[in-house]
Amino acid sequence: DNWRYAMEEGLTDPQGLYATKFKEEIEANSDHTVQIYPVGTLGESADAMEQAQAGLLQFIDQSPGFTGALIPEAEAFLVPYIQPTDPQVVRKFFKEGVAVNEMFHDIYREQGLELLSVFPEGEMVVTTMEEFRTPADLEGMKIRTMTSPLLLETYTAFGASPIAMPWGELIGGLKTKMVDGQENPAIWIEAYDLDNLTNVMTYTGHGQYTTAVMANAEFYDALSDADKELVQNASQVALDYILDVAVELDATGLAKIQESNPGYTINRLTEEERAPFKERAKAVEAAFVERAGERGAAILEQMKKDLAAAQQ
Ligand code: 6CS
Repeated sequence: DNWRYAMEEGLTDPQGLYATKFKEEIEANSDHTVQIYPVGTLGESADAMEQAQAGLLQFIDQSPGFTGALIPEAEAFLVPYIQPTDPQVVRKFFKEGVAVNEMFHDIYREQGLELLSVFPEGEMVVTTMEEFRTPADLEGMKIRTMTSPLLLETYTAFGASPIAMPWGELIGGLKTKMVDGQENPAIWIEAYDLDNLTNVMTYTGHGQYTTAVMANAEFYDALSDADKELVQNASQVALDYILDVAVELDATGLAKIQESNPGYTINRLTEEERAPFKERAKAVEAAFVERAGERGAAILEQMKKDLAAAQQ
């Protein structure tokens, strides 16, 4: 069969590297083919998700930054100052973490999705027109976020005026000054020229860009045992590959920005400067638990344990 696979990025971006590896594995070990639909080819993230849930797509890569609007528990990946940022810790957290690897499967199933892999794309950094070091500095800044509600709550708590929008509107939004800034990992900022549309990039240490690959559950359940194993093996190979690559994504993204845009201001908030943001993150965590309930709270507690274990 020909399997359709949609993602939110291009073939040379992290999601594309995973998808390409997945496709290679499937095609090398079966008669099936995988057709990859990169960013922009099937509408926005939310459109592709509708198609995946309806079974028009067999596979989809969608990030919690969007999936959180559908699955509140997925917003656990968005709660500020819970995710690791140090690359080696990141790798361990995603590879060995109990929360990441065991607690989301059944939750995604409830939305008709068989969760295959969860992986990181780099630390979230904020690009703005003006420098900021305190929540007060962020006052009045219109920051674009992905569409999960927790991101709006985060930037409101941080002092800014967030605006949620799909990816396809961001570049136009920055050009027309509808927004003054946005957050994304360095590798993506560089690839899509977001540094050239803003003046400052700030490391706040509050998050990790995470994404997830899923299959339509009905499609998956109807596969033969051999094909299920094929899909699981291909996911595992692609995940191992991307987790190895992920360790370098931040450094590569940053180095490329520094090289191509030497005048760009890059700030890293100190521990002291991060403190007020961490303080404000508590309210965001409470909002998460409010929406995601006991199951969400348990995931968050497990993530904190996984983080501690990964830091050892
Ligand atoms: O900001 C966004 O919407 C996009 N960011 C990344 C890193 N991947 C895809 C997503 O749509």
